Amino acid sequence: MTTATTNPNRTEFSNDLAALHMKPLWERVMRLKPGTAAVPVIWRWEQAQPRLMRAAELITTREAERRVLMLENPALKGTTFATTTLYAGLQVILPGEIARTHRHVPNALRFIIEGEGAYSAVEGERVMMKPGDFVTTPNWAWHDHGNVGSEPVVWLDGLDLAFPNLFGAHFREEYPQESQPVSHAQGEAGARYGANLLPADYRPQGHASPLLSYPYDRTRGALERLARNSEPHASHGFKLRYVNPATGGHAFPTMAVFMQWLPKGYSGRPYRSTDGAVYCVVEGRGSASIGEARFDFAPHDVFVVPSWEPHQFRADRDCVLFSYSDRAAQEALGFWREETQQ
Ligand code: GTQ
Repeated sequence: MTTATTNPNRTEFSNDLAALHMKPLWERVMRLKPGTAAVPVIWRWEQAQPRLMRAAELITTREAERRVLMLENPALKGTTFATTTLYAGLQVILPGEIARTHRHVPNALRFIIEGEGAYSAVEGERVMMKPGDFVTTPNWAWHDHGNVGSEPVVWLDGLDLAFPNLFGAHFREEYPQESQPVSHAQGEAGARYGANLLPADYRPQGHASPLLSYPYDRTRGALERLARNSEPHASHGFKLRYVNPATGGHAFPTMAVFMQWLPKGYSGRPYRSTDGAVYCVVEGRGSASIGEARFDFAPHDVFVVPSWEPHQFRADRDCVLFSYSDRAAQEALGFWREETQQ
């Protein structure tokens, strides 16, 4: 390597090239190996929760449009992202508030953390949200949120912002009114797409799942039954993938979304994969060792497992973990890899 830069003719050549915005490949210092600059990080609920309530005192949803505390990876300062490809934010909405209607190219997911009585309206259908529910906002769908209940509601926002940003394809639009008119009955998407049935002549229109809501009671019930009657995976415990019922693929073209159950006493084998992930603890306590970091986790904590970082889980009691990652995009592009360690 040094010979390339200590040879005066080559140095002169490099300087000559630089003026023309060219560079010799043999002088490249950029690392070419798996993994990203993102680091493991945890945002603890006991610290986030009071600050969400403080945000609710300081600014209204009318002023903020979305009252969100973004979870920015400390190694990715200035990006607003939790991993190199994924955004994560905690959103709070108070009784009576509305987060006005807009649409954008990025796909969004909501994972409900605390409180009942809020809805997310997507293309004219109001989806009521309960803790543990996973709710989709497909690319370019009009969406607004409202709280018609009597308590604050908090959820985790996950967006695939880095993808449209990377491609220069990030458009957004404001709707003329604060709330969009209700044009579909509550539960209509569930009836069309969520009963292991599809409309007879249905052809998938978008790339994201048209099933707007994946309620927690069904997800939890499935995992609990599996945990009672079958053997866990060596690294993942019992892990299920949310499916786009119209295609059998991931819930989003970019983001893969999962829920997993770690039975009490479970100790997983170290594992790594090229998808970076954001986790949200739903139930239970345990620990996650991620690279050099070890996090003891509790309900509603959010943590990041960066790409290709070896990680393993331990469960002090039955644990339920929600997660989303960029695995869908990586699979679509043929990049995704995994490795289980002994
Ligand atoms: O609720 O539509 O955290 O557009 C960031 C951007 C939430 C939303 C975020 C958004 C939203």
